[in-house]
Amino acid sequence: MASDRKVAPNDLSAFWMPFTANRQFKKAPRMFVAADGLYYTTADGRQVLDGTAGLWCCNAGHNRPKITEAVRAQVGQLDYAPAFQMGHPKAFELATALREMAPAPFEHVFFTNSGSEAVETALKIALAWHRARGEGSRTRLIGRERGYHGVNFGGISVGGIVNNRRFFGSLLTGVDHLPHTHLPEKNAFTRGQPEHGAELADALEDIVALHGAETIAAVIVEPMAGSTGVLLPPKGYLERLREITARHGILLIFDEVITGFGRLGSSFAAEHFNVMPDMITCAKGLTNGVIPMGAVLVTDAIHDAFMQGPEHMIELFHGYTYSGNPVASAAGLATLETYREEGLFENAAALAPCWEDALHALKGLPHVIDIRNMGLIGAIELEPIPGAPTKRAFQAFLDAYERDLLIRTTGDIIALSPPLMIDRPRIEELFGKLAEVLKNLD
Ligand code: PXG
Repeated sequence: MASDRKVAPNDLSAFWMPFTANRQFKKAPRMFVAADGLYYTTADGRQVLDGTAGLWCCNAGHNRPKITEAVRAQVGQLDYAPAFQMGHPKAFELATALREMAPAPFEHVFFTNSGSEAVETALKIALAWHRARGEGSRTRLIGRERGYHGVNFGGISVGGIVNNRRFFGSLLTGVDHLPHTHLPEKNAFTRGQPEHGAELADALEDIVALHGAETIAAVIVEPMAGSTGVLLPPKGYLERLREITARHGILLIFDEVITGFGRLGSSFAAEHFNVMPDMITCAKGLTNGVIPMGAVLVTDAIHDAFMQGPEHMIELFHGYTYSGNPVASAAGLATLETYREEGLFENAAALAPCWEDALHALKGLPHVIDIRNMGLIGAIELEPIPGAPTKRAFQAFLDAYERDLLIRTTGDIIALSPPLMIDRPRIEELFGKLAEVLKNLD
């Protein structure tokens, strides 16, 4: 019986933490107990500047009144409604609001509860779409090296992060990968999109030649690869990918879980780069991270292919208990309103040059071998300690936390993505603290 157990207050052993060095953490826990605006409050009462918008998700900052109120009100009015064969107004309203915010071709929205589920959903829609149109031989899925598409089996199969794949068996069959676009020897310290590497998209022609276009369903890429350490698309690369996929009847999916909702200064990267895929996956900033939610945006051409056969029949055998959950939908609606009312995407675009200058001013500090940026995203690549990859960046993360700054690291790369409500003084505060960290790093 659970009640027979000794209950120790603040026992950290039960919670197996995700993507965390559990033993290290539990020896010296880093706990947040509150958050407001651009700052977290730690358990020992310090104010920590949020340089990462949580995990790239709190784009409007923390404790935003409209969102908090909407969630409170929704729980009290309609806490849950069955997601299958029943509806409630907020999910429809949110889908419509998303359609209004997204670039023109995206007319329909399928709701999920995370970015990982949005990816699985998009991959399944791609397969089922080809089949619905009589091209059932198109079963292959193409991802990219260093790509991150969440942690479920489809996502890690098309993904290209080695440690996310190697421990988990043989994954999906029929998957191939494009090369990544990181060319530090040619593009190091580029501001914004790099000049070199558009031709890497031509590798898709080789993949098509190898397997046959008639076997390939979709290509999925992050328009800007976030998790792997901020890899920007070389100039012309996305355009080429779009041209090749369209010519071979292959669907193109942009995974915009990070780039969606203003990160680059536009609603979505598709708009920012003016390259329209066939589907967009999103999550994170959709609800400001307050309630879990993801979505897949699709065109009429995708959606309408399913709307045939007897009307009493389910058209797509897919969905989640919490697809379009009322409380998540209310959070999403209030979040999109907050973005619009406060002009947060415009703020991100207006601050991007100041952000870029402050970030690139770190060039020349010890161990810094590359700096990359776009919108309100930045990455600083550090030279790894010989024989101990990731250790130097992890130390930077710990040191930054001691100096009241939250950063993210992946490998030996520091990634920055503050809430879009940041201003110039806080940008100076962030980079001032980070410069101190870098100057004192072994
Ligand atoms: N696609 C992309 C492009 C992502 O960045 C996911 C899918 C999965 O989303 P969920 O909601 O299932 O986690 C992501 C998530 C980091 C970091 O620090 C990035 C993510 C998650 C946590 C940390 O880089 N990306």
